[in-house]
Amino acid sequence: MSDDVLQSRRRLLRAALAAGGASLLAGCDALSDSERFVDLLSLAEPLNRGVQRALTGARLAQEFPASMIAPTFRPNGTLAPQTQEYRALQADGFRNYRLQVFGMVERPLEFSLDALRALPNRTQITRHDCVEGWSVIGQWTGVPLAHLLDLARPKPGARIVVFHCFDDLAGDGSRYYESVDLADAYHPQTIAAHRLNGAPVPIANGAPVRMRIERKLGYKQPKYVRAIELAPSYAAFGGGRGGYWEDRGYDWWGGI
Ligand SMILES: Nc1nc2c(c(=O)[nH]1)N[C@H]1C(S)=C(S)[C@@H](COP(=O)(O)O)O[C@H]1N2
Ligand SMILES: [Mo]
Repeated sequence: MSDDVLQSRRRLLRAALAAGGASLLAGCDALSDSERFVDLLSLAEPLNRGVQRALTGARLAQEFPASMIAPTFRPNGTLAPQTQEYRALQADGFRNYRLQVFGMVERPLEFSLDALRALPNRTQITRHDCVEGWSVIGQWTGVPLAHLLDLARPKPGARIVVFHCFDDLAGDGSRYYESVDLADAYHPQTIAAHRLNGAPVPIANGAPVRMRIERKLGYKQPKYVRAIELAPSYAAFGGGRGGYWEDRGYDWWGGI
């Protein structure tokens, strides 16, 4: 069974378990490795899919009043990318920055910051949760990824959206990357954010554009986004597990 299928089953299972209580969650990964259990899941899949959609399909992450915005949005991971391509863009005030949308799309596109500002934008005050055990509330403004995808028109067979970043967190010449499925890509709170707390996104928080994918943990909020690629799976990227931290053992789903 492919990783993708396994991942989507795990996800369905988590949603179903969320309905019945979270106490079984810890055993989830071990359970899904059992073939008998997988068979059982296949039988229940149409039902689980319905349960999952009902529970999480339209669920919005909580949004907060302006009074709860933290004075500074604590940064983490890369704080100032040192790659040549980023430094060149930064030196120019990101005037030459273009956000690319490519891969399995009918119409590959690129957007300058002005072009992004001119598109429909969404502003949301949300809480960022890092697995290190801290949270911070901030106000983000950006273009819904759904809108960018509608313009680019994903081809049939595209199932994963990969975010390519400018920074080399590992220090080995690779680049930070992340990926989500189409349901999270089209979620109304998933935005390509270019403003934080009423100002352009600071360098430390991912300038000029970082994703906000509000039902996900911190490591699934890629900063310094260079390009958005539609693909059939995440297997061909990085270490093949769907993201920088996933390649180092973190869960691909990373939901909150
Ligand atoms: N490109 C890139 N994106 C990244 C990271 C990173 O190092 N590089 N760190 C991740 C982690 S672990 C967290 S908690 C958040 C931190 O976002 P912040 O710096 O705006 O707080 O970014 C995530 N996205
Ligand atoms: Mo994090």
